[in-house]
Amino acid sequence: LKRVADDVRTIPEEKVPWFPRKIRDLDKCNLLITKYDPDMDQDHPVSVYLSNIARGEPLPRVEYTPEEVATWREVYRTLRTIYPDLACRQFLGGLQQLERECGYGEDSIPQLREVSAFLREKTGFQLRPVAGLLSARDFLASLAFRVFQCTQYIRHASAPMHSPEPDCCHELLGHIPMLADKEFAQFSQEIGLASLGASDEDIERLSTLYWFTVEFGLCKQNGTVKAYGAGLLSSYGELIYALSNEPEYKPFNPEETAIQPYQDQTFQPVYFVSESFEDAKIKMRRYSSSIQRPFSVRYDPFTCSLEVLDQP
Ligand code: TIH
Ligand code: FE2
Repeated sequence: LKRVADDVRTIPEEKVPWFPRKIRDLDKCNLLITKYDPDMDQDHPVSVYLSNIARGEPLPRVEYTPEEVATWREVYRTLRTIYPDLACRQFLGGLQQLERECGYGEDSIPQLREVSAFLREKTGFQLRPVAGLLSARDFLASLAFRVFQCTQYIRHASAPMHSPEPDCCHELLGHIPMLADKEFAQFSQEIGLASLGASDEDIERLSTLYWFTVEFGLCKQNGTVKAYGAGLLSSYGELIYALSNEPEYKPFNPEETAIQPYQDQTFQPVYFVSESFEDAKIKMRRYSSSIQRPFSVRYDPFTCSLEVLDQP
């Protein structure tokens, strides 16, 4: 009998993939899926320090070239004209604060150091530079600690209106204004918490949910549909397209959304519309609690670490 009891207790535990327990463990979450390799590009000014949480180093400053600043200017200027009509209220509020308090504007590319300090005061999120696309598991894990991994290089000047991969325009214009909103910050952290120690299949479903909400989500506000997804808010081309009535729209429903195939090279053929942030959060919580894990986690904001509780 004892043997059997031991087996039931230990076998599931052995299958739990490693996950960070303390914020400094995020220094081990650097698994890159490198489509873009900064080392291959001799002209590229970005050098990325990978361990700066444990060592508490300041975020590296980047000297952008005049051509890069010109790309930023064009992206900023064109998007800024359509935000009032197409972006959700939380985004517009965040962007206004960034313009007032954090030097956002078309003349210079904001530095992660200042933006991270700004976000910490608003929602406790902090930024961390990353050299390219991270594995979904590592990216989601960092959200559990309110750490957002950001690229620092900028898209190619020949394609300012849409980039198939994240770049600093995407992070700074798409993600940062949203992460300054308390409710959205909570939503993001909860996806991260749900991912810790989850199976590969659950990570795949959670990253699909992340994709169709945080990256490409739409939501209803005052009777019209607005964008809150960062991949839309950083792409003039896709933002216009997503709200043009041309693509397909489906109501956000985690069970269905989690298995929708997605497109990462061009515009999405389908977008999911939430009734409200509140509604998305409640549905997502319900979904997350259905994920089977042999333990539960609670984040302790005082120590920036997780309490891991065995399931009774
Ligand atoms: N398509 C976005 C842009 O042009 O800014 C960047 C990306 C978001 C998500 C994946 S790639
Ligand atoms: Fe993104």
